[in-house]
Amino acid sequence: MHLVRSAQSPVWVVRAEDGDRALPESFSLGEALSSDLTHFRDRLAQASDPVATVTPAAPIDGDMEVWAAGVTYRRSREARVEESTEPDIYERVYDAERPELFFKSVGWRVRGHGQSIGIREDSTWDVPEPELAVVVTAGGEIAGYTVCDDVSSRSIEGDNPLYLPQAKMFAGATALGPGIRPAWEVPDPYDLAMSVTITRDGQVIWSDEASTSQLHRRLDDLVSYLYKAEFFPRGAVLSTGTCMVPGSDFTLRPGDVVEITIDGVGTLANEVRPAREIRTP
Ligand code: DO4
Ligand code: MG
Repeated sequence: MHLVRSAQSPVWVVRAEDGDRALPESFSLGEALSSDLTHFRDRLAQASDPVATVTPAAPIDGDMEVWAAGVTYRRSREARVEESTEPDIYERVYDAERPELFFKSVGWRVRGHGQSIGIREDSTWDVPEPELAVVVTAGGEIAGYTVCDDVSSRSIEGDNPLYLPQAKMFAGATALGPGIRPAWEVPDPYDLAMSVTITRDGQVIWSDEASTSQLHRRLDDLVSYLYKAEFFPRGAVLSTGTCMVPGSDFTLRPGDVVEITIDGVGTLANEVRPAREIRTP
């Protein structure tokens, strides 16, 4: 089962093998996450009438936040060391007790499955970052999982790590979806196969496979650092870092299609466009 938001009415549905069922008009993700896992589960159980299959939008409320963790996989550490003028900070954070966490997007800016993602025109080296994202209750419990693309500029971050916000936050830099798989349906989040393909002019130009078993941190630990000194009354989404990075000769181009699959969680596909052409909503 997946919790799916749509751009039309009904806004939220529960999607199962037998189709989509509408949640009440009053449903919001933030309210469902405002307490604990039992409350979230009860809210999803309110799905009632079957409806025509909806087109997914980003599975997040406009006033929620997406945060992200970095350098949580060995492959990401290698990539940062290769790209950066300051390689040792990435080596240090990989082994440090405190993870790297950064703000990524407010909910209303997030792109959904099938919408375009952006690359900056003042960047020369751009990549998708396929990531497992956790959807967290106000109480700090993991309520579900979704796929995130933490689209990033390697040239801007590589030039100077203080440029991280410009490398990570711009129009179309965050995509989530297609829906949220409830946590109780994912028996082992540390054993999920992940894959990515990038298609250009109809040809796959890069693909890779990995697994969340390679994650160097615990998901609960990442959440606990995010919640240490901030309160999320309507829950939060935390993307947990990338383990698939194309070689240094690769950069995204407008028209490329990025497709990320996490087993049991879903497939998120987005076409690349210049960031300045993206207007959300
Ligand atoms: O500072 C680097 C961020 C790296 C990142 O986003 C990742 O590892 O996924
Ligand atoms: Mg990332």
